Amino acid sequence: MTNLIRGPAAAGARYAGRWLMAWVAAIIVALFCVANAAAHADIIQADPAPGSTVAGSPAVIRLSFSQPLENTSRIDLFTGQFRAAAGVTTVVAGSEMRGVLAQPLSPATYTVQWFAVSDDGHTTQGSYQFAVVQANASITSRLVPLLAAVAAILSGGVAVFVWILNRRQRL
Ligand SMILES: [Cu+2]
Repeated sequence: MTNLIRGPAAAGARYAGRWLMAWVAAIIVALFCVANAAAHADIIQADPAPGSTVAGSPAVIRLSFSQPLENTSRIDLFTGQFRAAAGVTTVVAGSEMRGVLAQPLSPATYTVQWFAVSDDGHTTQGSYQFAVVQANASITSRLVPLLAAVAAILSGGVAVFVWILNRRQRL
């Protein structure tokens, strides 16, 4: 009789015990994940910078992270309509990865997509855009004010010269 009562009661206690253990295990796993989240590789610097416009093609895309990266990390580069830009090789060195360009990028808007694998095997990813404009355009825009300044100085000099000549003739 006592056995009949004790049997299910003991089973109930064991069941509750298992639930408690599962609950404690879930909390431990959750805490571990939170602690591990800090170990994920976050991007801290990018060159070309997100949203920037560069005159002429960069030779390399350089991304710096908060953690050392695994060799499986990579950079993908896309032009308009998600077309992959050809000739991009990812080089991983410490907490930095570089997308080395085999050929210069023609003027366009580009999307950098990165996948960073940190030493705990977790992946972070993101993307950003930058634009490439003709390198000549910036040289011309720098030359125009310079030529204008030279022209202003020359015409000023001529004006002074003419004024001196006029004075001499009057004397
Ligand atoms: Cu992680």
